[in-house]
Amino acid sequence: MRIPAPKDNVELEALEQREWRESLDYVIQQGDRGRVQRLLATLRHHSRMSGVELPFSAVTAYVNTIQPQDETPLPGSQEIERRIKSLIRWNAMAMVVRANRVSDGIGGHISTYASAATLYEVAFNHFFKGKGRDGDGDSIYFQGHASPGIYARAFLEGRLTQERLENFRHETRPAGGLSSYPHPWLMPDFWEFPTVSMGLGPIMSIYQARFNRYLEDRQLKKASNSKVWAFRRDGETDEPESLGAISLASREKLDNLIWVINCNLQRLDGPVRGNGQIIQELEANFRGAGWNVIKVIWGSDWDPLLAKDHDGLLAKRMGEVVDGQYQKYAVESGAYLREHFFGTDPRLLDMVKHLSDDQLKRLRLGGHDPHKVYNAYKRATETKGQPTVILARTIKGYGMGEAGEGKNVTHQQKKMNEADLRSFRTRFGIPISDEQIAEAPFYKPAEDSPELTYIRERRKALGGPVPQRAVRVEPLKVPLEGVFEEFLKGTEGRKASTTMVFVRILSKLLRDKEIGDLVVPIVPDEARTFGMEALFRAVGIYSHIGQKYEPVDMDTLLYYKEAQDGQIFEEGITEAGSLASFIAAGTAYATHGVNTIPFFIYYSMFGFQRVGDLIWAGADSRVRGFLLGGTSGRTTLAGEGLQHQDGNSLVYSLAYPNCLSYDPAYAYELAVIIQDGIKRMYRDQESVFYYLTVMNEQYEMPAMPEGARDGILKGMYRFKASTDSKSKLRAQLFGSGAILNEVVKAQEILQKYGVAADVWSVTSYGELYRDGHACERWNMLHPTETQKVPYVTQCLKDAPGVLIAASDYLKVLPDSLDRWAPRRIRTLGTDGFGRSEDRAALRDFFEVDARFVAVATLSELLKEGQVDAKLVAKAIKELGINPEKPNPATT
Ligand SMILES: Cc1ncc(C[n+]2csc(CCOP(=O)(O)OP(=O)(O)O)c2C)c(N)n1
Ligand SMILES: [Mg+2]
Repeated sequence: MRIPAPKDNVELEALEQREWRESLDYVIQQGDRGRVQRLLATLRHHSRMSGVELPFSAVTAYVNTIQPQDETPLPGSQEIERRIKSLIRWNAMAMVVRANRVSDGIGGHISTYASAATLYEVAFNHFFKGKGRDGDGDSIYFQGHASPGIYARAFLEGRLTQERLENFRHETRPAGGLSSYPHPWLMPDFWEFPTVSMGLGPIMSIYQARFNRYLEDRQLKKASNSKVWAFRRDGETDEPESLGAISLASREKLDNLIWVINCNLQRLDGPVRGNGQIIQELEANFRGAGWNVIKVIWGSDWDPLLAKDHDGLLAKRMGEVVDGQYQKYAVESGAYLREHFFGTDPRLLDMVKHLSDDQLKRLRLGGHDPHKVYNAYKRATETKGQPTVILARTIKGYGMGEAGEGKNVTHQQKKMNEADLRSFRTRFGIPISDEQIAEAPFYKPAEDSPELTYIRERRKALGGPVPQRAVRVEPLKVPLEGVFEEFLKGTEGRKASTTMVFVRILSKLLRDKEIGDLVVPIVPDEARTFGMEALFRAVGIYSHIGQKYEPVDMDTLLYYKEAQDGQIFEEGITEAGSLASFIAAGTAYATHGVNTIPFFIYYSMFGFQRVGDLIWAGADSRVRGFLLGGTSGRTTLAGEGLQHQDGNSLVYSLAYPNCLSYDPAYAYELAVIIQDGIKRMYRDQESVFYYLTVMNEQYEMPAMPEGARDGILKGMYRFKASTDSKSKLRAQLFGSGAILNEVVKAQEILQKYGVAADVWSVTSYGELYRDGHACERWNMLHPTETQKVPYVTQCLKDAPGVLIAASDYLKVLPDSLDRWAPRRIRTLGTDGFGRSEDRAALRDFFEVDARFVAVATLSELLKEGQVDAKLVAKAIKELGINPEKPNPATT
């Protein structure tokens, strides 16, 4: 039949559209998807070349990514899985409700797990690989606030007793409790990854996935199909660290990484994006960054409706409703949904006229539909060349009903009254009678019940339980004397900085036959700053795809070499990312059974001060390895000024209980500390890590004094005793790091004023402080036994004279030893903001140079009545000190 000629432009356009659609339909029916995609790409290119720009859109429609015709049925028994999930839901809720009845205010969360139960259970039953299979399982980052659900499952699996569940949030009880959130420090056989400081789990998971690749590429671990799963949360994505590293995952093609973001559209106070759509916003971010995005918005109940949506009316309506309104639909009746959601268009109303209000109310969302979730996971695990993010829509507090389902208060809801409990029980079919319900008892079916049999069989088939932290590493047996020997001798006139010494130690360790392969150097675009560029060529920079270009400096000896088996992580300017790598490498002994030894060197000011919470997460993870605070010391780093000059980090690091901090001055000190650190962490398998400050001031490195090793490790030793045994005026001078040299100079100055002073190198105020308190505590609790003497007290027992300490860090460090010293310690330190200046001027400004050490000593002797005030005034004058200079601590 001949089509009549169009009357106007509208008709013409309608005709064109129909013809083009029909042509496309023909290709869709005849060809594969690739053919359709190529055709559309060609048309897009053609129109662009003809000057027609297509508007950019990073988002797809507000519907599921996977179409029903592409789905496969969920294997296993849906019915048993549903019952298991219901029991876990119940026990997780009961755990929190019961804990708060016994101890009001103890806290705990119901609503997070309630919204995520299906997301977890599908993975537990079908995807999560345990450690037993091929010796290597998946690494799973659980949402911190979902921990009650994870404990409740472990209870059904027989891994946790009912008593432990009763002791949720009562960790100090003798029978053992359960920690509020995932903490490997507190439950070292259970939790692997701490996640509850929000935003850290996401970035750690990305670098974990990349590190797993690194181990395989460097053949430290055999290739496996293990995945890193990160269960994240919509509100959490506001934290800058959450999305800050997503481009690394796509750039590195980390198809071993799967993120599941539980989009319940709510955070603690209210909606995440009340006036927008968090799912669409995240889709744009992830698609833009090159991730495979799978949206799981609508459950199977919606499929028949969408199948009827030929004109895209329903999809359009879905896309225009904002999240705050969707939350309202979740708490309202079916009649409300009909009127307000479908009621905007008679054609939409017509689509649902066969459904009752009750049926409308029960239309499930994607994240609560095991079939949809299964298909998303399946596609994610099969995706090659890209990381995947699943954006799953759920309802916060799902199942809590009036007590909080979808309500703004749900996050904090810890109590359920009897009516709430009864409806929860009925909704999920928990076999608990009306008489018992008020107690909210735990429920575990018989060991031979179909539920427990199923749960055991599934986990067995998948390689054992998760989460499980299991240290299966062989301790290293290496003396390493050969590596460290040369540093004990000193540099015999040659000048070097402790940074240069560190780089030499690192290079030698990298060449060591026994442990060289295990060393993991990490730098955040600072290798040249620390003189490490020779390592680029020597061991290569890690890149999964090798080097696809000819480096500009190819013709030089030390060219910029990237390689698939490269050993260095050159992370670019991200201390957070570098730390995430440090944590992955420093916990590989537990995650993979590999003793990798990370050395992460960075500008010390950008460590504890900037990414301290990540270091805290590392400490919780029982990380091992060395953090090197480069260019540290407030007056040692010349020129850089207020932002860079670090006098703080050693104070911060004191707060990390398993971090040993040292401020070494000389090559042998650094060597002794690193050697002992490797021994403690990798031979003795202690869960400690090290923070070492290294400086860029160059000076001659002396040979190690006899018998100093023990003191170096404990925190202090006498470096240089006075040669003058006759003088009555005596002093003990403490120095550390680069300031030790000023103290040595002060020893000479003081001689001129008749004072005989001994010089001590204090390598660690932190260790001395801990030892002092440990002794005091023990003595308090054991009054009838021989009292312990703190190491500082032992050192100073027979050391005569006044005590003066100079540090390139806050005065509080030396001050902290005061009570264990025989007399008060006069402290010089660098409280205040740094300045752009040279070293001499800085040390004058902060009053920590040799002259100030000398004057402080004389001033203390004056207080003791041993010298005259005139002598001190004379010294101030002779040494050229301006007594009216402003106080550096406050200017
Ligand atoms: C860094 C950090 N800031 C704040 C909190 C406190 N906090 C705990 S849960 C929460 C809201 C969580 O909302 P969302 O991320 O959407 O997770 P949901 O519970 O909804 O899955 C907040 C603010 C935290 N744990 N960590
Ligand atoms: Mg949320």
